[in-house]
Amino acid sequence: MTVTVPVPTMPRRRKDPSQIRQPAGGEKKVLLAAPRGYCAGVDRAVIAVERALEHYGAPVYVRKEIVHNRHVVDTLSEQGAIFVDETDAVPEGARVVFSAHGVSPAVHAEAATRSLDTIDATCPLVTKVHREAVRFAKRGYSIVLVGHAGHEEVEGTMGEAPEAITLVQDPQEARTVDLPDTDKLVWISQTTLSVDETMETVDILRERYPHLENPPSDDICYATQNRQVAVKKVAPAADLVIVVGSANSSNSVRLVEVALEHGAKASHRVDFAREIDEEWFHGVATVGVTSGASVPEVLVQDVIRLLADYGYTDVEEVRTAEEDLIFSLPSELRKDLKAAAGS
Ligand code: 2E7
Ligand code: F3S
Repeated sequence: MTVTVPVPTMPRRRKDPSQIRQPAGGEKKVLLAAPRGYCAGVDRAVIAVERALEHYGAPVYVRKEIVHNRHVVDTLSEQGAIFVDETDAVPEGARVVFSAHGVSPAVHAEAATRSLDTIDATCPLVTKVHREAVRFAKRGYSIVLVGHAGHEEVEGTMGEAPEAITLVQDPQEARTVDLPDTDKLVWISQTTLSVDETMETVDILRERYPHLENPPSDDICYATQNRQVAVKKVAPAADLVIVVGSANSSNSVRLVEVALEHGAKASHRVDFAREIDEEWFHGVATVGVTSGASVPEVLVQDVIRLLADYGYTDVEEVRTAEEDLIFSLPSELRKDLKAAAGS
């Protein structure tokens, strides 16, 4: 784990587990989805801020939340990171880290005019989508970006080719959107969407615009896909699926939706174990647990401990894929760390 300072959990009054209505027959069980939690892009971004703090000293400014997780942001803040909404809140000439979700060229330009030292922690898989957008726009394509308005990743990607991109958020919008009258039409997407809903959106668009071309490779990233596949495996057997992740974490919120669509009787998202409501356990034999790509494992283990307090001591991991991808640190930071090591 890269973020190791635990946030103390609030003491909560718990019912005696024997007072919670027991499931009729059957043991209490936890199905722990894997893969879950940190992806390679989050690991890299969080380590980048930690290393920057160690190497340059506090404060280090970070534009937007480095990743969408309350615990990560609070912990890095305690270590000296200052999170700002825009680069104009960063003092002239100071150092700023761009978040894993990516930034538009306009943000890079503004940072340059303010002489900021930038460390770009944009996930390389988001950079890939940016490059796709630029390439298609240069070739004269109109681009449909499937994604959610207002999400930082979408703002960054749209900023690469604003005149060429139309945002389509969901199947409903796909039914009504007016796309430019052109032969050259392609879709790309945000990296953290529901795979199934995105395919539905694209199918509807293609019924209306049969010449719509596919992107050269998946934009929904490996981590998003793997976490959805794992929760799909757990959900049919689960009376309740608990997803650990923050409210503004797109991929975490998608996991709740996917769990419900694939047979979970109920599903709730929590930032911390202390938010779990004991009422959720009434009549529940099997609890599924997973976490979004921005969630440190320590928060999942807090949930597992709380479940044990309620009698859910039998934990089975349900693994659907192995992950071993590692991204190297942002090049600006690597260069400075290397220079310091050599001196
Ligand atoms: C960057 C990107 O920080 P997250 O919760 O972000 P989402 O996009 O799901 O709100 O998760 C990690 C992450 C995912 N995608 C970071 Cl582009
Ligand atoms: Fe990157 Fe996917 Fe994680 S886009 S930050 S690997 S969720």
